[in-house]
Amino acid sequence: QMCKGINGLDKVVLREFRGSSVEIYLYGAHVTSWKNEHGEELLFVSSKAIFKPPKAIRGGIPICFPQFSNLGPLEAHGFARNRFWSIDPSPPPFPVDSSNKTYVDLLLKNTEEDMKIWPHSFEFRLRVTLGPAGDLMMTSRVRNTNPDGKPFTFTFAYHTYFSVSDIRNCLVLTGDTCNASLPGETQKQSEVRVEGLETLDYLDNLQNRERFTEQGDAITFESEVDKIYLSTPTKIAILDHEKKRTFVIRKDGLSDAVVWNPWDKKAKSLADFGDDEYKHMLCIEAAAIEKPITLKPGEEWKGRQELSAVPSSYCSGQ
Ligand code: TA6
Repeated sequence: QMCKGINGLDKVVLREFRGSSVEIYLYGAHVTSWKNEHGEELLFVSSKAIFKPPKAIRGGIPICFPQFSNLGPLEAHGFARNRFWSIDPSPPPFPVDSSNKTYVDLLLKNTEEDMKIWPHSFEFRLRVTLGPAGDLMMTSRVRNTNPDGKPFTFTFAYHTYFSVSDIRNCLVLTGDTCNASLPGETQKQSEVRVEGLETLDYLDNLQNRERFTEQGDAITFESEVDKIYLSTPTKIAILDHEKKRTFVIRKDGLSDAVVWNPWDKKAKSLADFGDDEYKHMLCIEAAAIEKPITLKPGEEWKGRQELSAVPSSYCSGQ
């Protein structure tokens, strides 16, 4: 239901019968909370986050559109996260069955102001869904509504900040060294099998666009990381050793994944980021960056991510 959040900003709260919940601010269509059935917060939001437009909220799941980072003339990560979205009054029929789930449909359209910086008409519909197992699904649908026949091109990311107990005790993999069961599902049906990490190409930050290949079977963290993994497998897992918890990100329509932790120096340089908070967060961002998306008028793009947090007994032995 709709209520007032920090600084009186409107937010929507989704609840699921077992007790899990999601909160989304209309400002930026910004998910700022995702709790499991035990009321544990699974996303990171900085204690110094400024819930005051036009600053983007530090943490949760910022929507980066129509431009990822500084890959173009717009402000970093585009303007969708700095706009007030509305509840979509008439969502078009949704291809995915959402019958036993709670969800909200949000809508952003270009304003005259936006046309000055990004001269295109669009409709961006976001459906945020809380599933029966407490899984969080986000589906973005962007449609080109240019009346003049002009196509447009954009890059996109769900800039998800996961809450972790200690970044130095985390692994990221797409390898099959981890299987974990979704709560309440039989082991077989719910096994989270992910593929090997081998030969994952990445760009080490955007400036030099130099390509590297990640070796080894997992990504670990000892210093600042800001990498764009290109054309990754659809499933990525974050293993939180201390919490014996695995986050699983499943993505569709989003070929790349950004991995970011600012570490100490960069964290200190961010006014809305606590000095030591880098230890308790990790961004894994389902994204479309290397191959920007081009839509002709009338065409629609869909980008989905599905997040689940499962106990990882086996993985804790890592
Ligand atoms: O997550 C990748 C990244 O582009 C980093 O380079 C860092 O800038 C981060 O996004 C945060 O960006 P923001 O504009 O939210 O401070």
